[in-house]
Amino acid sequence: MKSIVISLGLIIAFTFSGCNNERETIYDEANVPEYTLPATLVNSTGDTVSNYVEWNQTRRPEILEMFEKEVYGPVSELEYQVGFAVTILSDSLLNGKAVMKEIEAVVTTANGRDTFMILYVHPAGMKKVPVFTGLNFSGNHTIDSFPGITIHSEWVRNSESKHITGNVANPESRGTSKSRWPLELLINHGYGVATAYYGEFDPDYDDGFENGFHPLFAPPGTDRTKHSPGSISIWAKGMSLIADYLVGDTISDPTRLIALGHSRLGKTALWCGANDTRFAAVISNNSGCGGAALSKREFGETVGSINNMFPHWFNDRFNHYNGKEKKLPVDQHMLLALMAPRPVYVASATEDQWADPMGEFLALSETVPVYGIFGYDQDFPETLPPADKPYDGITAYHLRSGPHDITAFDWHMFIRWCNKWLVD
Ligand code: GTR
Repeated sequence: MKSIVISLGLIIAFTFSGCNNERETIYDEANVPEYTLPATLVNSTGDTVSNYVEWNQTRRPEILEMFEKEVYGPVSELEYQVGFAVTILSDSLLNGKAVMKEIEAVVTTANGRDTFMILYVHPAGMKKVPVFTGLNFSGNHTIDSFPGITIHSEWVRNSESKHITGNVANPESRGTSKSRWPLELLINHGYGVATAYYGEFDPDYDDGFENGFHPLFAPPGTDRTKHSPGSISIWAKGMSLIADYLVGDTISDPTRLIALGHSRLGKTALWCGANDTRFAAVISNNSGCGGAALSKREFGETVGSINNMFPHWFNDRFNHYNGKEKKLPVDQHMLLALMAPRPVYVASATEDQWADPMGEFLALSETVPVYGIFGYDQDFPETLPPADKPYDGITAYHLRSGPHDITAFDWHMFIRWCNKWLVD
């Protein structure tokens, strides 16, 4: 693999040789192939959807089903029970401004039971607070250096060698993701935050459905070639299980839960938001291929490269489109449209060309007519906004300067936008 970086990292070219369909990675708009996007507002019978009743009754379910079948596999609708045990870790965090809690959740289905741990930080002395809800990469104890935060999953800790990504919960990493979870900023603005470790729901390697919550929701024997849920679906289920706690909690406002995620967890936040409409707003940060970016542009990470690198993230059927994006009957603009009429935010970063910022922006722009049938008349930008200049409509976008990450700038923009769209 060779790499050449030309001018501010905006145009980068390298040969990606790790996938079946070996081909040059596209990092130049001039090389984007011609493509036609499937129409969001035309249903399978060829009729145009012109009002939100038709959208909700016919087109939305059709699109959701296409994503289940072609891309992610379904988020399980299997019956389950979930019980919660709450422990207060600190009622005087941040000089008394915040309360930190751990909630151990026990989930039971006909196939068995398993547990996971939620870390929940909320402003002290407040009720009905909006709550950012998202998974973390390496354990709840990484989001803050508070010493009492439990490293919950011994099992995950002990299976380190199997993790292809290195996102393993271990004691050395206490507080190491602090910059990605600016607790004080959130508390100062009256927001709560609830998170859980994604590896508890499904360890990030191809485990043949054996580990994490896969056996509970898609037991061994589930036919992987058909409607099997990939890891993203199981992670999305995990976010919904956190919402199960929050909707019954006395501090959080069940009408103002915000699904948020960065990168593969941004893909997860979108797929969760599409399925679980209890989330009143959805934020995708640098989610890229299989998230907010249009697959048919083949820019940066492609369907073939993501399926080869991460064979467990998606439904097996998604492999069918490796190098054949033109054949995809859906594209990611339709995933974003599934958030309508709820506020949705897509954030990109200038140096994250692998995630195709332009493709993320164009996908979002395609949702404007869908929000239109709900009565939102937007002044959506016609071209990619300049770096660090957000557009904060009901479908919001920003292109942050810098690398693939979630930073204080991103959070400031998300808070400002939530203040605008999730008003009391
Ligand atoms: C990359 C992957 C992206 C993105 C990212 C992440 O390696 O190619 O799709 O999800 O990982 O999650 O950090």
